[in-house]
Amino acid sequence: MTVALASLRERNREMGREKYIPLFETKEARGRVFYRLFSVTVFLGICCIWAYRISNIPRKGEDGRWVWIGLLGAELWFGLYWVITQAVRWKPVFRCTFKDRLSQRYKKELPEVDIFVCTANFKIEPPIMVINTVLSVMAYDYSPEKLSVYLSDDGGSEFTFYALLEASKFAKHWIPYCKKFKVEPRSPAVYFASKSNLDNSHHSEQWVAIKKLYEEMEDRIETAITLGRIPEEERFKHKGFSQWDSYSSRLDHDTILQILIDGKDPNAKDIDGCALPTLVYLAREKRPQHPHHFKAGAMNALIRVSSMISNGSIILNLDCDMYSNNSLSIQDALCFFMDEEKSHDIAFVQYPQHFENLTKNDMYSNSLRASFNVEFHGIDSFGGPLYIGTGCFHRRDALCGRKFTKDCKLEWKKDDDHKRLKSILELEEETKSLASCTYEQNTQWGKEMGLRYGCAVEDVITGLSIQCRGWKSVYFNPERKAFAGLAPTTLHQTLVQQKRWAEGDFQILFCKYSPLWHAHGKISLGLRLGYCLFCFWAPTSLLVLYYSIIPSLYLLNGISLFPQVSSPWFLPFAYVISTQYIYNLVEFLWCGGTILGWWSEQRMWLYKRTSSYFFGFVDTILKMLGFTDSTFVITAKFTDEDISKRYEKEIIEFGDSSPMFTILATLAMLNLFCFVGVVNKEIMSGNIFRVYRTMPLQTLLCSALVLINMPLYQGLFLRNDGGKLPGSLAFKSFVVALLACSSFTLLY
Ligand SMILES: *[C@@H]1O[C@H](CO)[C@@H](O)[C@H](O)[C@H]1NC(C)=O
Ligand SMILES: CC(=O)N[C@H]1CO[C@H](CO)[C@@H](O)[C@@H]1O
Repeated sequence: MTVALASLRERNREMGREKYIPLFETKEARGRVFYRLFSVTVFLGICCIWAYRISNIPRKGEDGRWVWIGLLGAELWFGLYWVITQAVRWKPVFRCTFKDRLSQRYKKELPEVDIFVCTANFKIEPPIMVINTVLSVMAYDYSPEKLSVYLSDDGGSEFTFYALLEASKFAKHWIPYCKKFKVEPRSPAVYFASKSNLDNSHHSEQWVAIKKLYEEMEDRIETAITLGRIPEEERFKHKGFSQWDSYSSRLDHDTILQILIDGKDPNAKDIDGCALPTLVYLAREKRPQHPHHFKAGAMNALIRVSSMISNGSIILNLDCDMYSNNSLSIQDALCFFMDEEKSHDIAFVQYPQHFENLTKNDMYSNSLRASFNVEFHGIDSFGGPLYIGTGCFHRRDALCGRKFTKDCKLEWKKDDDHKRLKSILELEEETKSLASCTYEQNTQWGKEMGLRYGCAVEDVITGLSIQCRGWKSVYFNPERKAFAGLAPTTLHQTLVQQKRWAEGDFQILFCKYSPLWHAHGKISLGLRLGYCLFCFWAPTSLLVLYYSIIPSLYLLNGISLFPQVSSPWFLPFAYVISTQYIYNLVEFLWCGGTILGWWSEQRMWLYKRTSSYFFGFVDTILKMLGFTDSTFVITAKFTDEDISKRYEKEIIEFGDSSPMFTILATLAMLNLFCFVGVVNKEIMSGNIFRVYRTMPLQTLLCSALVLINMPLYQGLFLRNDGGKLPGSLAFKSFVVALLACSSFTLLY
């Protein structure tokens, strides 16, 4: 027996070379049956609510018929939207990779990887932050010969170029240092900021030396920016600066292209004599008369330019504020692209966005916990997550428009004797034309090739179009975060960013790949619902607005729109509302949130829907009717000291006088008036608790709205710092809300 077993094992080992061993694994979440049962009971509750609304519609001519129908519409929509949220929770999957198998199997024969970093404005995105991102990816634990880093600077700024030039010199010290001491993370700023690194004193000398180098570089860059000019000797030494001679403005200049480090050049070595990754600066041509298509245009120029220089078969796309926090992420991603049996249809690997400067309770709810820790895992099981524009590895051919067919194996081996015949200068000159304004005329770029144009979320629509061509994607959310970025630090920034997302996702509903109509038969039903989760943000705003105004006004006038406590219809409402909030809280805590954080999330849920999504909705409609043009607002990540202090203390930053705040303040005031009015009436009648029995849900809703708006009332009336709401806005919202309440009362 044992002999037989041993020989069997022996045989297996011999065959081992041919035997298939996976490079990644996909596991389904546990406890699904339990969750599904729970979900079904909630659905029954929702059906009861619908039944209540339908069976109790006031007859024609009776008071409140239209209001009732409006509530029915809102509840139908919320119910159906809830079904979508269940679809993405139905079958979450989790991925894990086997990097050691990858390196065993492929040794050094791994594909070339091109990394694209995009920046757009050196005032909003400081060059020092940009080069920290660049340095963190240049220092990946990956053969430098196979790594190329491209910076696209849509600001066309000399200062960004200068910073990158400095970074290319610093890299010669930084990369060997990282590799020698296994530094993590490899963004120098973050590394030096975490003091604990000094403790392991065995290399404290080198630590001090490299820190000094970094600080000197930082100093030179900041001085140049403060003075508003590049040091003369640098300008003289490096021919790259001459490309700014014909530069007239950010939106009007020639292509500026500079290969700062040529990885193929045998002289490009770090201080230890090892090869360096290629480093390229690109500012594509801009002319006022040619649309530049924002980030999508920049990415497409990078795709073409890189195809001439390195042509890596894998592309990593990063925002300039997102450094690499794990030097082995490329290997993780390659496990998904290079598995012999399961990889052929995988077009991109999306990592979650993770933010390093969140406060403990994340008061603007920027971490998007539920999306990244639950919903994306669910969407992954239906064919893959959305492409969210950063932290994403792509197959170059899929990104360039290739349709999926059975023989789409990743081709990456190139002829070794493919030597570059041209000189670097010739190569630069030849490549420049690929980044010109006119290159894309009469081509498929922006339509079938590269990133799509004309949508506020170019990334999501591009991902969808790739999936519609038969490809799948993978969501990889490792324990140790692969990338870390910066989240907005004021309420206004968050709302503006959310508006762009809501608007773009809503546009997708009407495009050629609409998940509602056109994607039918191309991607699975589950994935279509997954997209709808985001595409429906904007229209949902109308119903949330309705729900946060009408019931309160009716409460003020003593008209009941929901069942009383004594009615059996009260039960389904109570069940659905309580279980949903409890479940939501549990999920939030499970994703690592705090209770206060959850409360903030409820507030942001309301604020996003009543301002960002509403404006996104209105703007999309206006655009479809041809009234406005699209604009792309970059959200600033750097703010002044006062604001940072308040951010750290978790005091909500209003400050601006934005139309979004006007809506929020008016809604808050309106609910406050209704609440005060009702309490007042009940006190006069001598029975405060009556209203809780006759109109429990309306009272609950109105008081919840008042409670959640507490910080806003403070911002309106009690605060004195720079982050309060302006007095004029307080006045305006006060008057509008008062008018609304009193005219409504008069009507009845
Ligand atoms: C970066 O990775 C380290 C582990 O090396 C982890 O402790 C840290 O929290 C990560 N940073 C962020 C911002 O996620
Ligand atoms: C760039 C930036 O705004 N960084 C801030 C992130 O948040 C922390 C506080 O949590 C600040 O100290 C950083 O300055």
